[in-house]
Amino acid sequence: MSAARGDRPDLPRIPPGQTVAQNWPVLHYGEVPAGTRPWRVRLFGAVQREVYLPLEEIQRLRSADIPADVHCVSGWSLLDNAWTGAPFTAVEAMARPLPSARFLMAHAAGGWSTNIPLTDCRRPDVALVWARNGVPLPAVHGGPLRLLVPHLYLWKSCKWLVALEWMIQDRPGFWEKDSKYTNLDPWAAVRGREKQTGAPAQGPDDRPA
Ligand SMILES: Nc1nc2c(c(=O)[nH]1)N[C@H]1C(S)=C(S)[C@@H](COP(=O)(O)O)O[C@H]1N2
Ligand SMILES: [Mo]
Repeated sequence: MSAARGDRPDLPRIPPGQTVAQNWPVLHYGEVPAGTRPWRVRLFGAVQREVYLPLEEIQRLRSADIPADVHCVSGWSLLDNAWTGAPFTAVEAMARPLPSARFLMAHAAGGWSTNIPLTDCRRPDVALVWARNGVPLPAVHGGPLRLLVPHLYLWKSCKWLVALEWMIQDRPGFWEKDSKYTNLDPWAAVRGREKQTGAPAQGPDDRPA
């Protein structure tokens, strides 16, 4: 039941070099931000309709829970997750993005951000989530609302989500500005090996100190 592998069930459930975490690690830059009360998400940028969506309105777009493993570039994977959330595509329909939009910037309370190609966002397992295995997300894990992009490394799953910005041109987010991590795909090393390209595996380090 690894939705994270998406349309590639031939790939191993746990990408090479990853260790299964028994407890959910906490990883982020800086402090847990205070955020907005009441919580709302601004949809803006290359859209026809800029909107502020209160958390309750996002929760009305709830879908069936999403089973998806997640993988951090620092080397741990968290398995057996059922995420409760609203599909990204249902949320973006509220803002009616311009057809020329190609990228998304997810903004966190406190100023952290991450950029993601819209083709990666428009998969059925990408969602704005507020609970894992029936438990509301605690603030340390991005509560009350975070993004979930399970087929990419977890650093794209923006915690404390306060805004989504549609972009025509790509722009780097917080870590992407000077990032050596150009590979977003936890299974890329395995694919490289399959193809005998000798692609190096990801090293066990990460952005946050
Ligand atoms: N706002 C924000 N979101 C973030 C981060 C961050 O520093 N700030 N770190 C990312 C990284 S690198 C990881 S591995 C995951 C960790 O989520 P967790 O602490 O819930 O395990 O959050 C991602 N989302
Ligand atoms: Mo990470």
